[in-house]
Amino acid sequence: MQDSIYCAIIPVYRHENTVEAVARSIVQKDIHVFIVDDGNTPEAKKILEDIAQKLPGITLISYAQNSGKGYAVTQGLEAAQKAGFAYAVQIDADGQHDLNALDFFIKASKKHPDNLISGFPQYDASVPKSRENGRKITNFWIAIETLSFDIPDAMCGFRVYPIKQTLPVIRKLSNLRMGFDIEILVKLKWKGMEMNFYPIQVTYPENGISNFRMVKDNISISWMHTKLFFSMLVRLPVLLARKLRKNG
Ligand SMILES: Nc1nc2c(ncn2[C@@H]2O[C@H](COP(=O)(O)OP(=O)(O)OP(=O)(O)O)[C@@H](O)[C@H]2O)c(=O)[nH]1
Ligand SMILES: [Mg+2]
Repeated sequence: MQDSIYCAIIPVYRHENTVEAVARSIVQKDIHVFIVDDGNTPEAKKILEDIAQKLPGITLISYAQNSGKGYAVTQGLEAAQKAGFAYAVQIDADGQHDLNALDFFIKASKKHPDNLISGFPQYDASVPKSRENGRKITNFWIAIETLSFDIPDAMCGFRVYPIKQTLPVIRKLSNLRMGFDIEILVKLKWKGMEMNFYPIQVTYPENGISNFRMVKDNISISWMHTKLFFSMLVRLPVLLARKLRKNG
């Protein structure tokens, strides 16, 4: 398809009006983009098809039914691997992340090729308090589930995956909706993947569309943390032994 082993995956749901600017600034860097649409409206699908035709270096993957962000990223990773890419940068379609950081993140991934490279969000005043508090609770659970402070933020939608190591783990996740970003990090960590976190500016534009359902997604994320906690207990001997070896 092209020389680079890096591509980008943009899951899109109800963000058909912001994704073009995001995709454009990525393909301008000669990075191939997989846009994954599942269950958008026919009007939105038409907009996405137009973008894929208009911009070079875009593959549009479309499904009739909505199955969640995690499902979309998984399908994007499968397609990226089939197309010969070794690394994928996951990027949200709503333009909240500072795309100037892309070069730096790819450089970091090249320096640490076996690691997951993730953004560590730097918010401005536009961040809703409820989202900030949700992150704090999740980060507390993550520390317990991984027995470490190695994951300072598990919800950032801007990250670089080594595809070969990620796919076997992502295929078995239980939460394919908003908990996906969290679950994949915990499970990759359990597999022993090292992770690097670097700051990235995140803004919440006025009138921005969010798919995060405050009650439903928070309940499903809490349930997921409960399951992760008990799975951690089962793995406790292995995780502790690894921790002792590392510290010791
Ligand atoms: N294909 C697909 N993409 C999704 C789905 N849900 C969310 N997304 C995408 O995942 C990314 C993050 O979704 P957002 O709605 O911004 O959720 P969020 O960033 O966790 O929430 P905010 O912090 O409120 O913006 C965006 O690119 C969405 O378009 C889904 O069901 N299918
Ligand atoms: Mg968002």
